[in-house]
This record gives sequence, C-alpha cells and structure tokens, in this order.
Amino acid sequence: MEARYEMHLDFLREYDKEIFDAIEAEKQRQMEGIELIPSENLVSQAVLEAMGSVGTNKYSEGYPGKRYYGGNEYIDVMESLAIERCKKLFNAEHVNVQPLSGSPANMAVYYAMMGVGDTFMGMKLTEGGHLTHGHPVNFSGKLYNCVQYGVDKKTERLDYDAILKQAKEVKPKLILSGYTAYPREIDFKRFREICDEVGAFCMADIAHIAGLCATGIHENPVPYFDAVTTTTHKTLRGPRGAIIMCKEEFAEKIDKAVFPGLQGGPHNHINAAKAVAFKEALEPEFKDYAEQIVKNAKALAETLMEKGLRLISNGTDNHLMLVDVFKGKGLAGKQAEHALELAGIYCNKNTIPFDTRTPWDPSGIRIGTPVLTTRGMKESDMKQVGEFIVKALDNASDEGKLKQIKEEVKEFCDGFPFYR
Ligand code: DSN
Repeated sequence: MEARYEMHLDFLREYDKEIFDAIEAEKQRQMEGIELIPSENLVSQAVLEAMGSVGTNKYSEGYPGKRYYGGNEYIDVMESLAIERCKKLFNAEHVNVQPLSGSPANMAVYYAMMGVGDTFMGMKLTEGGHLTHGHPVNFSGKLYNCVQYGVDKKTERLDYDAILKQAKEVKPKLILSGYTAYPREIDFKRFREICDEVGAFCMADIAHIAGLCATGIHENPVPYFDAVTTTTHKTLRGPRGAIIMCKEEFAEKIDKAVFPGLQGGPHNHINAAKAVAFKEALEPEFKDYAEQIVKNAKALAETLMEKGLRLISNGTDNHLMLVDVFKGKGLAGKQAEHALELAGIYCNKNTIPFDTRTPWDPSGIRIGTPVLTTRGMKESDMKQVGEFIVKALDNASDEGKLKQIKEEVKEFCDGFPFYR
C-alpha cells in the first residue's frame, strides 16, 4: 500500500501551532533517522485515518450487541470486524480487542486466572522479559508470587529442561512465555508440554513477534495456548493498543476481567484501526514483509558481528538482536544509545543476560528491523546500517563526527521515503 501522511492537520496548524510544530518535527525525525527500536513501527495511512476518526467520541461499555449505552450500532460493526479478522489472522477461538495496551492485557489475564498471592512463572526483565512478567516493582510482582526464570548462562538461550525442573518445584498456577528482548525462536510447543506436565495455565505475551506469528514466520502459539496477549503496534503494524486471544473455555472469565474488571469504555477509534491493521496483515504481502524483517535482522546481525561486535547468543532468529557494546566497544549502554541518537540512529539501552551493570546503564543495546523493513530496506541496506552503527560507536565521544554521520544517515534515509 502506498505510504502517505494526509491527516488534514490544517485546523491544528491554525489552532495550536505549538502542537502542530511538534507533530511535524516528530514526523521529520522519524523520516530522517534510522529507527532501530524493535518494538516500534510505522503505520499505514489507512490505520492513521481510522485512529483519527469519530469513534473516539463514543462510549461503549460492554461488548458488541451488549452495551451499556445507546447508539452503538456502528461501533459494534467496527469491533466485530476487528474480532473476526483477528480470529482469522491468528486462528484464535476467542478474541477481546479492548485492552488499552500490553500491560493492561497481561493484567486482565492474570486477574481472570489467578488470585492475589498465587504463584506464576515469567522471565526476568534483565534476561528478556517485561515489567509485567513478574518484576518486583510492578503490580505483577507485588500482587502475585512470581518465580522468575532466565536463560542459560553459556548459550544465552532458554533451557527448557531447567524451566521444567523449576516448574515442578514451584508448581505455578500459570507459566508465561514470550519476551521483549529475546533474539531466538521460542519453542512454544515445549512450553505447552511443560504447562501440561505441571498443570499450569499456558500463557504467552507475543507482543514483539505477533506479526511473525500471524504469518507463520515464527511458530504461532495461539491455536493451542490457553491465552495469548499482544500489543498491536509492533511487528503487527497496527495502532497503539492490545488484544487478548484465548480458548473459548476461558472467554467469559477474560472478557469479564477486561470489562468490567479493569477497564471502562473501549477506545473505539483504536479498535477500528486494529480492524484495519488485521485486514492489512491478512494480505499476502504482509507475509513477505514479515519474512523480510527476519532476513534484514539476520543481515544486520552478520554485519555487526563481522565488525567485531558480540551479539547475545551470537545472532538472531527474529526481528531483534542484543549487542554487548561494553565488551565490543568498551561503551556503557547509555553512552552507546546517546552517541547513536546524536547520529540520528535510534535504539534503546538494554541489559544483557547476567549483566554486571545496572538496568539504567547496562552493557547492551537492543536493536531491530521492523521499521526499516516497513520503509522498504533490504539485506544489502543492512550492511550500510551496520556500518553507520559501528562508525557512530567508534566515534562515541566525538560530537562533530556524530553530527556528520547524522547528515549521512539523513541522506541514506531520504532514499526510503514513507510519510511525505
Ligand atoms: N516497551 C516495550 C518494548 O520496548 O519492548 C514492551 O512493552
């Protein structure tokens, strides 16, 4: 689909120049830089238009056909289309499209399936999990007894035997798989077996890899897991929001946990945009796109490793990679992130497994290819992107040089226009 950006901001420009200017500047930043944050993407014009629509004006507590407010005839059409398309896309028995974002989606599943104080297992944040996967500062680590698992120290990959052993000892009510900084394929079938062996509710948070799962580029756990959550704005290329997919037998509990358990009125403009994104993801080209994300990630990983950088687990199977900049370049993650930012290259500092530094200033950076792939870049372009990254890291203390790289990055990005 042709990329445009026609949001008719003329009224905004007239009425609120400060916000208009900030939006325009942000659009320029997105277009002129190399965006490597693996949880971000660029949405289509159709998704943008649905997001900016009149659905935002309406209250619709309840579900299609069962609302607490009148006047929901067309909102029901939007939400039902989102549900039906999503079911088809992921081969899901039941879908709730109302979660406002990833954290509330995870919260709703826990709330539906566990009582306060119950034990569950999730991956440590520092080894690839997420705050809502049981971190002590998050509700998930405070309201529930989360026993966390990590990766194997030597391989930096999941050790399924160790997870099974831990699960047998811990006897969790729920086991959560799916990560935010794990560069390898997840053996979801093995997680299902582990859950069955210990009698745990089998849940995945596929936020990062949803676009890969929907197209079969990564194993899709939805048909055989009890519940799967995902945000819709990462590899799925939809609006900022989330969904929960589950087995029919858990549908009522999970729907009730979302509304009235945790949320009030759904964001109807966003749900309309989710429906649009699912339509796009059902198109055959979306599979090519998802495939290209992984090809690009592998090409970028190879370039970086050829240039002497250490990648966690020595590479990637998906859309992202973790780079040990401390070992590779003697840089702290924070410093690397900042240097890259000055060069117009955006990533995030990230802990690496068994990091000896702090999460605020860890040893690594996390980078990925969804945005660059959306812009039309291919494997050969990843070589250039890798060269820019290494050049910026090698000149991390030289602001003049980084500024010069930023100009080169802009020129390179001009070759891949998206929003005009
Ligand atoms: N903040 C997201 C990420 O960057 O992975 C996860 O919610």
